[in-house]
Amino acid sequence: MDTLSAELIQSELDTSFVGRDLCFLAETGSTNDEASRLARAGAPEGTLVIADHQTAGRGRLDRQWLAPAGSSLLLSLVFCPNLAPTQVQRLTMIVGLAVVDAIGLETGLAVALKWPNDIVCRQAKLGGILTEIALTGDAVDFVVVGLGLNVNLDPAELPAGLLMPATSLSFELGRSVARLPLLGTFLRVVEQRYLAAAAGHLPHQEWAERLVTLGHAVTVATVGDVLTGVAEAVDAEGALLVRRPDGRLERVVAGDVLLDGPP
Ligand code: BT5
Repeated sequence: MDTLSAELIQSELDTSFVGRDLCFLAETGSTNDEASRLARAGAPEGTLVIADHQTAGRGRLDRQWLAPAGSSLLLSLVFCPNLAPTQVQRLTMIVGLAVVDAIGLETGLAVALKWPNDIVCRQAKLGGILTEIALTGDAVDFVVVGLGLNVNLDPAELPAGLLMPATSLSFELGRSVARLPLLGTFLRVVEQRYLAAAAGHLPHQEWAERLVTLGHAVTVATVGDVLTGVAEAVDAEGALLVRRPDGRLERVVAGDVLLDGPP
């Protein structure tokens, strides 16, 4: 068994603030809910909530996130960025890029991102990011960024009918992967990337380079609409710029992308 505990995670930390306040739970409803609760109670920036099992893990639009106990990295980080609500997608970019970096550094596996919040490998979903904002009026109080990453699970253990086929690091590599060093590297890179962004080094260009979505003919399902076109670019706030068949460039802030293939 690939054990995680607060003590083990603390011993692995190589950060100044990310993960320094840490809550490890054998089981919880959703780490995002627990992180929001702690942030509302004054938990500092960088607070990490991590669980071995979630009984109410969530994706976007209240979809379910499913993971057998001990199989995954299921975690949430609290940030208090100096950002407008429209800029908060930058945190999704930073966490996505940090996941790609950490997997590459720890396992050598090259993985990619899919707009807006997926971590993918060979067109299958390896993980997902759930970014939630707490606002007072127009001001961001705090942001919780949740990550679910399939580490040691057989995709066949997940139910049929997922949004896209699932995969895991163990399935891709043909061996199990220790979660602790992967977590330590991920937290270190998140901190580096977060500090770099706060110093003005915006993540969207690097993020765009990692997105499998760009350059493809896509169908994008947004709330209440479906549009088709070619995914041309993303902007600094993470919106997808889709060239419609009539030549117009449409800016899509949120949605689910089906990759249709070459333009
Ligand atoms: C996501 O949503 O991909 C964001 C998932 C974030 C989960 C983490 S776990 C820690 C933290 N605490 C939480 O409660 N959540 C975060 P979305 O793009 O809406 O995709 C959700 C869809 O992915 C589901 O409807 C399923 O089809 C599929 N799915 C569920 N579990 C999966 C898994 N383990 N691997 C691959 N796909 C999965």
